[in-house]
Amino acid sequence: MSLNAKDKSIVKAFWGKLGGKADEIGGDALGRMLTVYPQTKTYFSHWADVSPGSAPVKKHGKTIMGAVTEAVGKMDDLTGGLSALSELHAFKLRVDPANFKILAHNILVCFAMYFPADFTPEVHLSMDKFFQNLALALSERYR
Ligand code: HNI
Repeated sequence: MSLNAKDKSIVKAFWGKLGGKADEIGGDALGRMLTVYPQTKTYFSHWADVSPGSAPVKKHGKTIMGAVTEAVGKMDDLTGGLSALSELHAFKLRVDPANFKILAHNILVCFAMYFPADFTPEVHLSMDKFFQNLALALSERYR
C-alpha cells in the first residue's frame, strides 16, 4: 500500500504541527514500547535504565524521531533513504523487523494523546500507511 499524494501532504502537514514536541513524543513512545512489549527490552540491555522517562530512553527517543523526521523528507524514496539504517538494524543491531511495527504503533498512540484534535481518522490512516512503508523500507536489507 504505497503513499499517494494526499497521504504525503497529510503526513507533512501533521509533522509540521509536532514542532518542538517531536523529541518528547519519541521518548514517550519508546518508553511505552519497552513497557507494553517487554520483549523489545532485549535490544537495550546495555543501557543503565530502560524504564519510561529515564535518560537513555529520552535520548534515544529523540534519535528515533530525528530519523523519522528525515524519512518524512524522503517520502518519495524511503527504500533508498533508509538503506543505511536498514543495514545497521539488520546486520549490526540484529533487530527483528516485526519490532518496527510495534514501535510505529506506540508512536501513533502518542500522537493521539498529544494531538487529540489534529489526529483525526484521516490523519491516522495516512500516518499508519507512512509507518508501514517506513517499516518496509527498514526491513529492505534483511536478506
Ligand atoms: Ni533503532 C539505533 C532509528 C526502530 C533498536 N535506531 C538507532 C539509531 C537510529 C534508529 C537513527 C542510531 C543509529 C546510529 O547510531 O547510527 N530505529 C530507528 C527508527 C526506527 C527504529 C527510525 C523505527 C521507526 N530500533 C527500532 C526498533 C528497535 C531498535 C523497533 C528494537 C526494538 N535502534 C535499536 C538499537 C539501537 C538503535 C538497539 C542502538 C541503540 C544504542 O544506544 O546502542
